[in-house]
Amino acid sequence: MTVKLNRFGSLALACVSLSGALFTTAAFANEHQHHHHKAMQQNTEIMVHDAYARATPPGAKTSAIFLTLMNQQDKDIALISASADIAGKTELHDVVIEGEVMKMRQIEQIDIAAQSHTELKPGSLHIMLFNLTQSLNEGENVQLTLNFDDGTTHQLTVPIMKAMNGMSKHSH
Ligand SMILES: [Cu+2]
Repeated sequence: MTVKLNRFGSLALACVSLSGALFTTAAFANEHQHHHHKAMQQNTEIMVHDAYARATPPGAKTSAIFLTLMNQQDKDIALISASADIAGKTELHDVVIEGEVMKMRQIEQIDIAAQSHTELKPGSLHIMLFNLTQSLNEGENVQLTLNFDDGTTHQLTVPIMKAMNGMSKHSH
């Protein structure tokens, strides 16, 4: 774990630099489309909103996916893993502050309390993509699979969007 944190130290900066990021007008409009209608029906009690994958420059090997998970059940649920068609490896990540440094760390699961929602966003929880097989180009899509601790699975199409520095995060 220590080795992993050190190895990803520089990635953490790239990740966190998006906090306070703003989106182009087109991307902003896109972001507010809801994508839960694309989810498969094994689990109708979980909805995914505002999902997007961060566009990458050519040759980049990592990116991240952000989304909001809504749990309309009367019991807690947890996201325990994810996979994406364009990533050799996918991890669940959080961002922690150590001293004045923000670092990403891998986490076991992302909890969504009963009748609640959990937001994955820049500078916080996210789905980390490693070993990208292609660069992520704005306007294209990523096929994402989410696996929950009750055995259910969601598959959804996530749009790729370019995040620009200097703008505030979206609000609901
Ligand atoms: Cu990460």
